[in-house]
Amino acid sequence: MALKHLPPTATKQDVVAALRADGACIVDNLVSNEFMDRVAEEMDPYIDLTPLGRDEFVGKKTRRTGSMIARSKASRELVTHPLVLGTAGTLLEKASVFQLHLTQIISVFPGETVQPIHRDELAWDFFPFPTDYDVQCNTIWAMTDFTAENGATRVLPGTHLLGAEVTGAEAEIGREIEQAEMERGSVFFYTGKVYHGAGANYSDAVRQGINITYCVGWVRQEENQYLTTPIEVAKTLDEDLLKLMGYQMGGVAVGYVRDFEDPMVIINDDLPKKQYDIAALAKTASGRGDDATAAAAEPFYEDVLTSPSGMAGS
Ligand SMILES: O=C(O)CCC(=O)C(=O)O
Ligand SMILES: [Fe+2]
Repeated sequence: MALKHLPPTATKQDVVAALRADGACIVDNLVSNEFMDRVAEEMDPYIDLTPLGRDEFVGKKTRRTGSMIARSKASRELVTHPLVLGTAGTLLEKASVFQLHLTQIISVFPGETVQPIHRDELAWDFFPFPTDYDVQCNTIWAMTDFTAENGATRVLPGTHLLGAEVTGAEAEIGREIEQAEMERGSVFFYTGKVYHGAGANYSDAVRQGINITYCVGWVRQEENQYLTTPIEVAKTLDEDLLKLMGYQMGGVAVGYVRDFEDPMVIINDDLPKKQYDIAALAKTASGRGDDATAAAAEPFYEDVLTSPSGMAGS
């Protein structure tokens, strides 16, 4: 089963069809070299200061540099890329809301060995989510070219249907490992269920990928977006990006603040005190899909609350 390459003109339906069939695919040349230069320029100082990984899973010759929303304005354009959001919204349409899960530049240095084959869903304590319920939609943007020699992601297309009971080693039996070879500016899409892992770097240059992943709104995020992005920075961000980061209800009844209020009141003091209408939000769960864009459940509010401003300790 060959890993499918789609052109930059691919639609979200094309990408989702490939993800449902194989668990992974590549969209070639979706952003320019100049764009990747901007991300690199903003993130390089942080990458230089990032320690190497402590074990073979995260990689002893690998640096993982996160907090991209706060550290790199250019990265926000990747996080909110319309093809990616359209794809995530459609793949994760069984949930009423999806959100950002993590942002991380993965720099695999020369001499790094292969990462163990795994499913990214393992983050949630290895919980065996049903095979027909996608919890996660992932991207790795090539910040350098990805080649078989420099550690392009290894992937086992089709293994998203195997389920959590199978180990990475078992998933390999009878299958050929493929590598997500792609040019700088291309993006590798994969679901949380497909077996994969970073490749070994036999070259003499670093391999860099920007891992930006999304998950349904009712699970905990891998990278804590609220604490990672300082509130002063959050207050400068667009509302759509904030919602994606989790400043919205994450499902029928998760994520409110204080008295059933919209989390956005924490960002914008001027918002009137509004209460979520949970019953109305629940109804949106079945209606999502084609027009799912910025992870946004339609906000349904009722103006009902009045309470003293300020809190104990403030
Ligand atoms: O860097 C890569 O190619 C993949 C990394 C990965 O799969 C992970 O860290 O979960
Ligand atoms: Fe992974």
